[in-house]
Amino acid sequence: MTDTAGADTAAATETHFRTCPLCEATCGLEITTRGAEVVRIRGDRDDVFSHGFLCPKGSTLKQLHTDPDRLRRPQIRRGEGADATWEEVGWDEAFAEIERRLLPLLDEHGRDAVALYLGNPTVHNLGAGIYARALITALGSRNLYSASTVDQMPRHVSCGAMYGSPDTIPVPDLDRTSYLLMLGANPYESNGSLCTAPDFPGRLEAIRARGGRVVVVDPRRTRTAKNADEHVPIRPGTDGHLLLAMVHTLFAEDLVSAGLDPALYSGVDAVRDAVEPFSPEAVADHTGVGADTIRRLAREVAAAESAAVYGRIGTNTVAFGTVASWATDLVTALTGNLDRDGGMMFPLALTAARGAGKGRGFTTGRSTSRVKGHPEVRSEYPIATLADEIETAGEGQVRALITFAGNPARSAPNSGRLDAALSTLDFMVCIDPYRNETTRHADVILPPPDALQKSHYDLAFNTLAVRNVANYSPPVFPVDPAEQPAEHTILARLALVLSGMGATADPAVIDGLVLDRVLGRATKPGGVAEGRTTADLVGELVADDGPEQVLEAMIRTGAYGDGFGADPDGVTFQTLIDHPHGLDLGPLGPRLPEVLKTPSGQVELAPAAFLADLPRMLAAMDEPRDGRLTLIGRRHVRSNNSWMHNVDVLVKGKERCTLQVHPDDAARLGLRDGGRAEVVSRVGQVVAPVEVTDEILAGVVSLPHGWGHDAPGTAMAVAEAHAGVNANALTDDAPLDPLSGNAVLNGVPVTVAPA
Ligand SMILES: Nc1nc2c(c(=O)[nH]1)N[C@H]1C(S)=C(S)[C@@H](COP(=O)(O)OP(=O)(O)OC[C@H]3O[C@@H](n4cnc5c(=O)[nH]c(N)nc54)[C@H](O)[C@@H]3O)O[C@H]1N2
Ligand SMILES: Nc1nc2c(c(=O)[nH]1)N[C@H]1C(S)=C(S)[C@@H](COP(=O)(O)OP(=O)(O)OC[C@H]3O[C@@H](n4cnc5c(=O)[nH]c(N)nc54)[C@H](O)[C@@H]3O)O[C@H]1N2
Ligand code: SF4
Ligand SMILES: [Mo]
Repeated sequence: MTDTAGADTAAATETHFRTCPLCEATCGLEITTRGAEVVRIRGDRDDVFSHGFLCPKGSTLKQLHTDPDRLRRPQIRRGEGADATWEEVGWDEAFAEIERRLLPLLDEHGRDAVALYLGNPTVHNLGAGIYARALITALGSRNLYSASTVDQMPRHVSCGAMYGSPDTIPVPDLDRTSYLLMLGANPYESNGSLCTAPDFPGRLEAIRARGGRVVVVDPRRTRTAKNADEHVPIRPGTDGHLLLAMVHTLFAEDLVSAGLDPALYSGVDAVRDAVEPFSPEAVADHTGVGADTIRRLAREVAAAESAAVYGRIGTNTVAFGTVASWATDLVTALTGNLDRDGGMMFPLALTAARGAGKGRGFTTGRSTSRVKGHPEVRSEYPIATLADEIETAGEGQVRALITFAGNPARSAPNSGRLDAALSTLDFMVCIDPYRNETTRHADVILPPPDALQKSHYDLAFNTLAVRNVANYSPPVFPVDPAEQPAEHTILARLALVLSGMGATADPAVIDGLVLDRVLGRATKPGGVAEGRTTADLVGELVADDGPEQVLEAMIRTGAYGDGFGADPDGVTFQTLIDHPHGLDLGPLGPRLPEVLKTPSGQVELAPAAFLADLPRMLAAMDEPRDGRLTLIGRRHVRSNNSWMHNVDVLVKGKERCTLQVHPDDAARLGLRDGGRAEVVSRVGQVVAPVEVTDEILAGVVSLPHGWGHDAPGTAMAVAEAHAGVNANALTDDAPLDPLSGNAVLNGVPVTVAPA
């Protein structure tokens, strides 16, 4: 290993530039090393996108690198429960063990008996971004799950229906907009999501500095809300109602843009009819937002020189997540702000191809989950139903699980149940750097290289960025592949085991298959390198490692690429190498209709499935309130979902896993600041420290997710000393957003009492 015990003072000091992979903001880091030691990490002032910005997590790549609890060698569990011990083994032995245990299960029970869960860091990972598909194909199981169904799946579904592809997602043109309506997002803590914008707070302040307006809709007066022009408190789970009432106002007051091209937008009249019952008066009580405010917001969006309507976790992880996500784009589109400078725009990433303006469209429900009959969405089932599939006997029962970069025992709803279900599996393999609440159930843990040991390119988040940029970072500390295989090699070897080619097969086989798929598209008739052979193109690649070669192929055949010589001025992989501070491809530009993949070639404003969900929204408005409190989540800038609590500099200081309670509720319930409260939901119970604050709406309580690090059998000493409680012991796995299968993590009924 290259980890340092003592500093090598004789070694030369070097400077490396690298994109931070920890969140979606993609900040550029300047990393100073001496030998195998990290001397300093700070923001790269020359980064074309982040200009030196950095949050407190960015510099902790150093602490993650040296963390003694981070696993460096494969681990095999011997024994069960409290008697389990962990044995460190070599890589060949680990893969042999997986082959020995997993293949008989596949043979006896079929492919669906093995499930796969992909966690959030998968999307921040070049090797996984490219090789996860190979693993999925080799596995051949319908039991695919990911963090998407506790996150942004509603956005994929709304965009899939409206624009024809679930990955065609418009982002707020932050740097040019004059009006931003932001719902259920707190970028002062999260640095943004589905909107890649390093220094998101600075970009918000710039909107106001240039005379624009920022309005934040949130049940809490967050830091983002405090720094906005206006904070609109809302009852959890009701953003869809608010937004449809805004749409209602646009029609009622004749504010729908006259410039909407009927050839491009379909369904305007159907939307007008559908929102008829959602007048501002009708939703005011349910949302807690006055009818006058709703009308004013609609008028402001319509009148603004340019406006963007952006919703995130608070609008997605709720009972009407898909409709709410659709409704954000309805307000944008109907006011003429879709695909316009300063509105909501479609990025064009370096790896993207230009579209044809039409396509096959997006469908869901091509299969249904075995136990609860949930429709497949993007070939996945809801993570909320994985416990059902593990617990319920019968053909197709899940008996084994592979996790990659995930901690569903803390991130999934009713995670107490899932946690228990994991311990009943016949076999579990986790690709993960820590023995945490999930991976403690594994039979084999395969540790990946850490961030400083691997290369980086943001395949996912460049497609969601508020500026078209690209940045490739080579590894800071390259590792010997025999000691520590690259993540794509781990995935390739696992794929070879699953496809029956054996634990000792050469992973280069998978490299070839993955690369051929991308190059095959380019050499086909109509492709950018039509008429040439893939072998010919492979011979021209500059990159020499698997994922980099695929990346190079994507870039050179993509919208800006050199087309393998067809456009000598086009971008190549070498261009990226020559731009260590990033390649700036400029501000977002209009992309309609080219970006569309709907069969009609139009923006579908009124997808039938969404209209069919509206009666459920109306029914929710009539549900009696039973006096229980409503639980929501929150994030803190020094935390990152469940997995960075082992970094001492991030967790020290004031306890952050507290239950926020409004003073009126505290008085009524007899809770005091600093005391403890028992919180009970349909599925679970926790005891948490109380923080009384008027920053939260009365009737609502908030607990951050990703805590609860006191489970036996984990090996994260710092996290254990700052355990906190698991919010997802309270969230319910039964109610889902039916259109996306997304979990309802915000708006959970709970009772609270002094403990
Ligand atoms: N520091 C830090 N950064 C992160 C992460 C992290 O854990 N820590 N996680 C990353 C990930 S995976 C993601 S997906 C992003 C998420 O990025 P954001 O969406 O910005 O995340 P949150 O901070 O959870 O903000 C959600 C807000 O919604 C509010 N809310 C809850 N319910 C409702 C509701 O019904 N309606 C409305 N309007 N608001 C509601 C909450 O009070 C909260 O302020 O952050 C990413 N960045
Ligand atoms: N109540 C509630 N629950 C939530 C949310 C909420 O707002 N409220 N937010 C949801 C959201 S948005 C998300 S994205 C999910 C996240 O859910 P998950 O993805 O399941 O959980 P994480 O906490 O991100 O755990 C990441 C795991 O990846 C490992 N890891 C870190 N880096 C790497 C790497 O480079 N390679 C590999 N192989 N492993 C790595 C870590 O050790 C950890 O085990 O949580 C969701 N859960
Ligand atoms: S904001 Fe995100 S990308 Fe930037 S330094 Fe912090 S964790 Fe890294
Ligand atoms: Mo997320």
